[in-house]
Amino acid sequence: MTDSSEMEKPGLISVSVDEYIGVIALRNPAKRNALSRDLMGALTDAFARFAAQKIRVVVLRAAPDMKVWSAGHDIGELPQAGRDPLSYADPLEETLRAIRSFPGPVVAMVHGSVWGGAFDLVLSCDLVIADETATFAITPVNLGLPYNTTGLLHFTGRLRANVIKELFFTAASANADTALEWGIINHLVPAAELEAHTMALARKMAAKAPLAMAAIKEQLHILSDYQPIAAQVFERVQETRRRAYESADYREGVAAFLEKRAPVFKGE
Ligand code: YXS
Repeated sequence: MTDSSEMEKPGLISVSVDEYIGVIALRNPAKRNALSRDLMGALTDAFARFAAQKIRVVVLRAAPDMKVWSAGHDIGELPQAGRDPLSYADPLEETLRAIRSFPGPVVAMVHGSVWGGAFDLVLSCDLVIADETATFAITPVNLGLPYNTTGLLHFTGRLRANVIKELFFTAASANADTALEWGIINHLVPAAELEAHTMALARKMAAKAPLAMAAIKEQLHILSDYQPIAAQVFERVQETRRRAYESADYREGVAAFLEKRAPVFKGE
């Protein structure tokens, strides 16, 4: 079994193994665990190694006492100048696929605020356990960024349409109580009990038959993620997304964040 210290990436993630349970902690406080190419690469590698080690359950968390679970996609790394900002090869998309195809339950343990692509990351986990400090916001309209269809499927596979539209169209943070009511989280527990509750659930699942668990997870993954779409419809969707990610508004949204000012969108 690989020593978990080999998967440590100081300043990005820390990794630990407790028999059949792997724990990954996001650990880049300076950038509020922004999902950079490097951090996503470390996460994807950790999942691949856990699968090779026959780890049965993975807990994905932020390092202790971080007020921000993750600030979402690293905005400074978003492709500009007319390139799809969430392409199939984007490191975040690769990590989402690694989580959704991992042959066992992945549990998101959430203390603190979750932003943008990190919300997609949390919803790509199989279960979400959160405490009263947890908030969830999906924020592409703050940047002028046309979210991708695969990502929207991650939301439609979990939440009601009117809830998804409120989340995407307001970019507002849902607090922990709302997250429970809307089905974003499985359990809302006091912060002092979050780790114990999450690890107890992980141990319960790790004691079940791993081949049956993997088969059931893969079937659920296929049933939710592989929705047929006609070629012409897909091309029409891509055309509407291209108009957005080639727009001056998208460039303005990213520039405003980097310049720490409010964006001014003109619909062009
Ligand atoms: O100024 P320095 O160098 O210290 O860096 C600051 C921030 O620029 C940096 N940082 C980020 N860098 C890149 N990408 C990010 N998403 C990001 N978020 C933060 O971290 C340093 C500390 O940030 P600061 O001073 O704002 O911390 P704070 O504690 O006052 O506020 C924490 C947040 C999370 C409330 C605040 O940083 C924030 O609002 N961040 C942006 C959250 C967000 O909108 N994320 C969505 C990213 S785009 C995405 O995920 C998808 C593509 S989509 O757009 O579709 O949702």
